[in-house]
Amino acid sequence: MWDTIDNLKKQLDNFQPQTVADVEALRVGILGKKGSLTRLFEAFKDVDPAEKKELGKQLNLLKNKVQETVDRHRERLAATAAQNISGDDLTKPAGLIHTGSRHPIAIVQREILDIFRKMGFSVEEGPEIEDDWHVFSALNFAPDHPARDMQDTFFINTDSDNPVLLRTHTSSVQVRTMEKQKPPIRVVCPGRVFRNEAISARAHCIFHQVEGLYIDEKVSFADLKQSILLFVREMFGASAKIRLRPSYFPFTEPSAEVDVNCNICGGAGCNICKNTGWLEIMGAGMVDPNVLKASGIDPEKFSGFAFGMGVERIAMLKWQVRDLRLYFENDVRFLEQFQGGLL
Ligand code: 2NL
Repeated sequence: MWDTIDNLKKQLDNFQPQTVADVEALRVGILGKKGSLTRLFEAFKDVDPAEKKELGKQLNLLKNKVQETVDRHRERLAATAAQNISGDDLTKPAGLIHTGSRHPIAIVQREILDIFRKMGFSVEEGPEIEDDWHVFSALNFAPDHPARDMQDTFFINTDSDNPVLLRTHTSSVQVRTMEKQKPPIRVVCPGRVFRNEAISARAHCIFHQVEGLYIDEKVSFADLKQSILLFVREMFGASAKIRLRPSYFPFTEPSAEVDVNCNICGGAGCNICKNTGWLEIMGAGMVDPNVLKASGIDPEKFSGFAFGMGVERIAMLKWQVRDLRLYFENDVRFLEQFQGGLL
């Protein structure tokens, strides 16, 4: 019996389990129903009474030692498992993390804003849910202008005489800027706009605009032309040329469409520029005196120019994207192709 006790002590001292299962096997082997220590306790009743006192003490000490050994190894193995569940080599160098990439619309929008920031414009943002005043009336839209039609604009609430609607252009942000700021004003306003249109390769009911506004004393059409030329040269390269065609907007007079020379065919004519050698990139004009007046700016003292461009369109020209819907589908095979930096 004493030999068995000595052997058990040695077994415990040399015990080096690798898993919790090893610990459990040891416990069952010693303390289980047929365990070696359980058998010793059973044999105890037949022991010589003279030996009983010392043997009983040793058996109890041994039982405590088994329990202590089992607990100690269990705790150690649980702590190791928490640190390293997989058992991987934690000293291995980390693999590359796939970070994704910036959306092409975000890349181009930022490029546009950065160019105007360098020219002294500041960036203003405003609400997507607007009212009729800031989207239409303050911008000299006639009461019966077709843009006010349900077919063209998403209305939210038409109960009042100043309906709530989704903005159809970011001009509303410029109106808000004129209402709260005195000239000189130099702002660019980026953002999402909403139009009630059927979705196709060339049109979407949600798209992005950057509009700009410059108001001061003696701002002229020459300032408009030169500012836009500077922008186009930064955006499309130093040799880019522009062409202005007469146009009409309710909020500017005179108004123009701005074209940039087609650098896809170099002016020879291709299907992107429809054989004209020119690509339309924005609309612009001198702010109508009625618009200045509506926002509390004296048109006798101040004048200004404004312009607006579609970010999707500029991005299409930059990367020759054929279908506008690609920008909204979030297919990573498309999105991964654009490099704009993440910071
Ligand atoms: C286009 C044309 C344009 C403006 C936007 C504007 C804003 C104010 C006053 C006057 Cl507050 N004008 N914005 C002016 C001319 C053209 O956008 O084709 N956009 C995509």
